Amino acid sequence: MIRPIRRALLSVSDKTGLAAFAATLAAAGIELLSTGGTAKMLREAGLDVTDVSAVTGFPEIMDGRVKTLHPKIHGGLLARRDNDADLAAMKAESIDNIDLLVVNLYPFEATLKRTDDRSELIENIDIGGPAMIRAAAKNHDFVTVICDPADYEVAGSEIITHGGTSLALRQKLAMTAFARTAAYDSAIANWMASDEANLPKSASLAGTRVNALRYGENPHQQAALYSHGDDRPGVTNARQLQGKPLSYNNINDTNAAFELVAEFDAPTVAIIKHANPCGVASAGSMTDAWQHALAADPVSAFGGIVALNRPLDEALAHAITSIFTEVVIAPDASDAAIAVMQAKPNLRLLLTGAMPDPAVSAPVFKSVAGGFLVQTRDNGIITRNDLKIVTRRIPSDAEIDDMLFAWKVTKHVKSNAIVFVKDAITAGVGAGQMSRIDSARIAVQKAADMAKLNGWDTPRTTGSVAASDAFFPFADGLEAIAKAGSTAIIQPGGSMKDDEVIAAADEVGLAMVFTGMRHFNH
Ligand code: 93A
Repeated sequence: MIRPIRRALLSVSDKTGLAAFAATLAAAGIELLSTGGTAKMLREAGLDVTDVSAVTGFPEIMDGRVKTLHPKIHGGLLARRDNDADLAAMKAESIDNIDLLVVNLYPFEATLKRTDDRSELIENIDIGGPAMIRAAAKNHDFVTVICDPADYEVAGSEIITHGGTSLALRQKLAMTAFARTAAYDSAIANWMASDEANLPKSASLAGTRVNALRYGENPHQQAALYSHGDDRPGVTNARQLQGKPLSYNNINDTNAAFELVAEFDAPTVAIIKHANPCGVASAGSMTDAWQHALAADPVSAFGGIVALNRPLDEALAHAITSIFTEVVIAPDASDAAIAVMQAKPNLRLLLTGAMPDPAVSAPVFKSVAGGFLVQTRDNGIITRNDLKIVTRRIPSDAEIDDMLFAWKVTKHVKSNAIVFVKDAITAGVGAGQMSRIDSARIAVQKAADMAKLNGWDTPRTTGSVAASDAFFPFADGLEAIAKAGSTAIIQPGGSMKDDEVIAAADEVGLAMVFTGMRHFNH
């Protein structure tokens, strides 16, 4: 049903497109009410505006902290136009209807991108704006609410054509409004969580929908990608240059791949399947790194996701397009590389503009029945100085380099994780098993399979190092690794049986270091 609009309140921080929209409203005979800065701007545009303070009979006080928080405003937004008691209250208190609310909020998210100044951020927490948006959205049977300048056009055209808005449009705008206030509060809560190094009492998963996805993890599930306003370089904020839309699984895998390569300083390539790496390699050139990562497990790499921590160049673009790949994500790409990729129009190319900082702190969510878990990101980084050598044999520098490489990869492998590495190339990855010994066996088996496939005399586990994402509860996992030919092991330590595990390492002449940090990843 069309509801006529006679009186509108406009109070915006982002003034984009407002003067033109307000002129449309004025031309339709609608009275305009407005707050300080917005009223000034509208008057400068030659429009007639009534100050909110003239309506409330109360000045804007406390640097504008209190300007629209008044019954004459909220009564005008919340009154049910078909409710006798509401109408009587309006008459008694001289409250007039507000039929259209145009509000966008103090730019909290943009301020957070610019500064970490606490008092500036606090001042950018809008109170009156969300209160009005929620009031108008609640009362959308009668009131139209616009909080996104992108909606001026559709509302303007209904107003010009019908002198008011349809229920369908008011409903849609109300939904946008509640999504906006939820995302806004969630950005504030998340800031407070990271600012104070603890988690808020109440957290919300709210975000803005980036796009609907064809389906979820399986075709019978619905899905969409949401942004919660964090501009961290990565899959949510990437620019897609070509290829069909990403699927739910593509996004999940691409995220895992890019977060992994972000851990490395040297040129590094990761190839991912089902959110686990099948090959990761660092090398002097990106093409070499890709070739090594591919050779680590070419069978699994088929149809994989490739992540780079350097811009995509022409040589690598030629190499990647020679095999079936679903997605390539990189910080950037040369024009020549982009041209090469166009030969494979189905292959998605995502550019992020930069690499994310692996040390950044942010909340991470996971659903459980009836709720969700929140934790801070696993941003723990282990360096050479953190390693505690626990065996008689001291690892060589080359072994330490490979152990730190393996440790970074292990952090991104589903637990239980065992990763073999030789010369900055994964030699075998065992992921997601319920017992650590099984992960070790699978990693050894993968390395043996690859030796057979590539015609090598020995598997690359010979002379490798190995990493375990959590401690060895028994010596059996370590013994399986030693038997496969590893010479050094990196693991957190902390098991009741550490002494037994260390003794087993000494027995076979392995070097072992403890990190003191675990990287479970489920
Ligand atoms: O400081 S507030 O939380 N208190 C209020 O009463 C209030 N009313 C509107 N912020 C308030 N607003 C916000 O002011 C609006 O959401 C809008 O973002 C901004 C517009 O202010 P101005 O018209 O002075 O530029």
